[in-house]
Amino acid sequence: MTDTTPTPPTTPSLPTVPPPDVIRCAYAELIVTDLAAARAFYVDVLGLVVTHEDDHALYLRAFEEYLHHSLIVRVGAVPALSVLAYRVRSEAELDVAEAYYRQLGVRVERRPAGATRGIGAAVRVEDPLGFPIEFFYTAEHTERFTQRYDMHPAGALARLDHFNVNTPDVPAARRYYEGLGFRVSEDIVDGDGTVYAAWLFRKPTVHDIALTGGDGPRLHHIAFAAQERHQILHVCDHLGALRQSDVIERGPGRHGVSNAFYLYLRDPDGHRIEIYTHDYYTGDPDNPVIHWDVHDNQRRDWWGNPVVPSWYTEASDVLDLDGRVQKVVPRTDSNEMDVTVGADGFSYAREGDTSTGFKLGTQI
Ligand code: XXG
Ligand code: FE2
Repeated sequence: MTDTTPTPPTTPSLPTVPPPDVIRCAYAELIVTDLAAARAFYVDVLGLVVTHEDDHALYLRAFEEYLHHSLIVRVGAVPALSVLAYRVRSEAELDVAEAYYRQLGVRVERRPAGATRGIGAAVRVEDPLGFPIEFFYTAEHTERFTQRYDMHPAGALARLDHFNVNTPDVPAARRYYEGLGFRVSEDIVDGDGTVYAAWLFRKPTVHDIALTGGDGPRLHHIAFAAQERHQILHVCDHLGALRQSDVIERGPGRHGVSNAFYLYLRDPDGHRIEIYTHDYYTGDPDNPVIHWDVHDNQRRDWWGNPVVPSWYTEASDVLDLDGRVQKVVPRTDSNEMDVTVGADGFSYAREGDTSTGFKLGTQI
């Protein structure tokens, strides 16, 4: 008898070897075209601590951080993301990472200690989503300024919190990150099964990485955590006093997803930086996943404020491991901005409204 069972669509298979044990998102490197302008933004306005600087780059950290840097800002020809780095649990995990990505069939490079100032041996890959990703354990320690209140500006940033990237196929990207041992905390979906965004974590907070449906690979933003909401408000006041309020792209506000208080800024090259505080603990094994309906106008801003179009459409290019700008693949699923232009402006989902087929903020 002929077997007429349809063949299921093939999804790229995950490696059979274990993934590296990732602790958390740890640092990013951004290429900027004007280092002095970048310094004025990252150091003078945001108050990040300079661990090292030279004519080519700034190595920056926030007030609670003791590793050499959580952000490198390097001068280059075009604004872009050059690496997103994750810290792994031990030096031995580098071999695990190398074996994992070799099985995935992507480009993999070993980097000797010091190839990046302050960072030990590392493995860099072009991940299946097209992003330049580094794994490292060893890093130079610096003084942790947690209680150096004499040095804290009113808008002091505490630590790097998360990365957010644009990728066209969110379910595929989610499968890849789940294979790497990340767990989903929240997502935005619709009744037809389209996934618009997903938030995944290794450290026990809402995320280390957010996957935002869009043309990609592109960097949507890097987020730093502040300790207090008033520190976010102070950054707004500071920018106003400098007559630079145009640097504020979105917020301040409270997110629906994550419940965090937020503010999005654009640096002089257009890279987006979020300041973020007060999300919640996700470390238990049965942490419930929260699903948001894309038509819920409180999903991205709990107070219902509309999301500005630039937040949906603009993002930073990313480089490959040779420093060339990666080609961007368009999203083919519907875009959140297009389905929610009405929702952000007009529709309003109230408790008990089942018109979209979802209970608001459904937890499973
Ligand atoms: O960190 C985040 C974000 O990904 O930047 C955006 C948490 C929540 C949101 S959202 O705009 O969906 O509320
Ligand atoms: Fe974010």
